[in-house]
Amino acid sequence: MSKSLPYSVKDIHYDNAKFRHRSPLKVLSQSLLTLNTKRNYASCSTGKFLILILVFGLVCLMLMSKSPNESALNEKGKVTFVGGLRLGRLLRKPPRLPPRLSPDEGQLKGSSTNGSTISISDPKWAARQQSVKDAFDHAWSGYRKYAMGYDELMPISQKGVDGLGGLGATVVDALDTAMIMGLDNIVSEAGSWVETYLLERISQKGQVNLFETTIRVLGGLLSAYHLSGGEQGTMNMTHNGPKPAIYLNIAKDLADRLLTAFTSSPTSVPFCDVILRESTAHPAPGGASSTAEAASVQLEFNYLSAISGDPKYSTEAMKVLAHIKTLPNTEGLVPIYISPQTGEFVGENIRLGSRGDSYYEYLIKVWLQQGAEFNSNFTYLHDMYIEAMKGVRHLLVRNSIPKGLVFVGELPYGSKGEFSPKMDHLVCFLPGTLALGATKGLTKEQALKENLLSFEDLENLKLAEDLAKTCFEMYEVTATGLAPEIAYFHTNEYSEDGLQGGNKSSMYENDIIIKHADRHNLLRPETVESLFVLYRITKDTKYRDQGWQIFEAFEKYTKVKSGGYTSLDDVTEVPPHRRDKMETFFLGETLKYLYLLFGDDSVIPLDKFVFNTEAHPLPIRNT
Ligand code: DMJ
Repeated sequence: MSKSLPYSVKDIHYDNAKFRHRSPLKVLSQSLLTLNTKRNYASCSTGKFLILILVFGLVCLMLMSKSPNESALNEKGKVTFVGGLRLGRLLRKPPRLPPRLSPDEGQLKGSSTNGSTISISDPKWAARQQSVKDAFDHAWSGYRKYAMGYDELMPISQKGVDGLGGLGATVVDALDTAMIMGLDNIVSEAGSWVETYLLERISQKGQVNLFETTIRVLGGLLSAYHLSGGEQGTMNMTHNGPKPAIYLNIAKDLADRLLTAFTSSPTSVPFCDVILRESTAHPAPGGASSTAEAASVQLEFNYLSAISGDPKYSTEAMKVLAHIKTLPNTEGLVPIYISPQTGEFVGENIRLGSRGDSYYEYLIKVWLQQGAEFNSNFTYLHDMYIEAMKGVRHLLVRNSIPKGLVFVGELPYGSKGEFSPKMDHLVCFLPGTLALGATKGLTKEQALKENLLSFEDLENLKLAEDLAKTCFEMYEVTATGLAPEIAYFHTNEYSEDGLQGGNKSSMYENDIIIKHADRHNLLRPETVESLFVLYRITKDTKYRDQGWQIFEAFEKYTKVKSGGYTSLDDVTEVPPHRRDKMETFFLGETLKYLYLLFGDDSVIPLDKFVFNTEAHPLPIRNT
């Protein structure tokens, strides 16, 4: 009796993760072998001949087949075709994907319905998680009292300011954090503000930045849509606030206007500014867009297409990534400016800090977003990511002296120019992204057990752990325990005296140099984001301890009694001089990642959600 194989044709076609190690050829030869033993075909020469013809025919078919998407995305100039398929692609091992759970298993795994009801076994971490929740409440209460409806709170002058175009950015950025924390009153307040005012604001306001508005406002709306029960998601985290359809309608209205940044550009590179009330767009004053800005809006536009059923958002936004693939690069690394007029990169400045950062983050996250069954059309993104990370390891990673911290520097004049040992705090997103890219959201233990980690994955995971240590030491080395905006690292080629962080007991006092102009702290999330991802992936509790230490420093030096938290002018001084601004990402990202770091892994599991670059979780396709 013939027994059906433990996989379907669809699994093989879509490179389903569970069976990645079984190539179609292997599967075919195994099937033939089974036939062989059962029916003894091999002893018959006609049978042998028929088998040979069958194998030959199937191999030809595989070589000829090519999806329309692949043909559209081929690189110009360096393509070798064999029967319609790139030879390099045939020889290259496809990325290894984690196994997907069945819907039933998935439901069990992510069964928590509300951040406030999760079971946390260790009371110490439950108490710490509660402290983060209290901090969020305090941040919101200041904003609500003095700045409701403004983009940001100025907690010391107790007023609001519109630094992001006037769409009430803090309300939308904070909304899904409140949902995840189970803070129902805040969900109601923020949700009803969105329902009452946001559509009107969008139709009346002037200039906004495409990237900032997409990641904070559009991303926040989309995540609120999902977490409030849109798509009948398993993560229905709140019964408070508007219905999911309200969030979706506002998101569509906003995205329709933002889309003009793509449609009015003469190339696939979007303009960077949009006049909302006119639905028109124009380039930045200097002409060029930041590479990170042009190339990190795709998670949001893709998800909007998926839930609205209208492919236009995804189609427009993905063009820029497919276009960047055709441009020259330096071992996968690209300059931080790109021109919407010419479609070419501008200048040679390469860095993973400001203007470069989330380009690399979205390469891997957009690929992950498509889910194992669908991402074969996006394999080019995974390839670009792997190549870029190899480039980072080769061209940008160095060790400091005397104590050997691993850091990522910059190439301001390209690979032929001098190396700069400068690392923005923004680069601290990289440890988390590297770890996520290596295990695809599984724990390291699970990924190792299932033999899913390639050589590149292991190298990236190692770099992730080394860099997370450096990012933490950038906090530890200062008098306040908070990181500066930018650090330099002492190397054989570069040193400067008298620019230490002010913590005499740090063993890295002489490795890290902090210039006067770089000593501010904007309550940024990147380090705690990486600690969260690394904790989930490695289960090493040191990441939780480090996150707690950072949280305590925020509490001590940035909390404003009357409500809210503030940025600081100088983290090397105690007491630090306070700036008067609470950035929206403190509620949208920093406190959300800390809360998740101290909580249960089943809340927003990393193999089911990708976080956009503003920490808004969006579900991975078909999970
Ligand atoms: C956020 O707005 C986003 O994370 C963005 O990608 C860059 N950094 C800020 C927070 O630091």
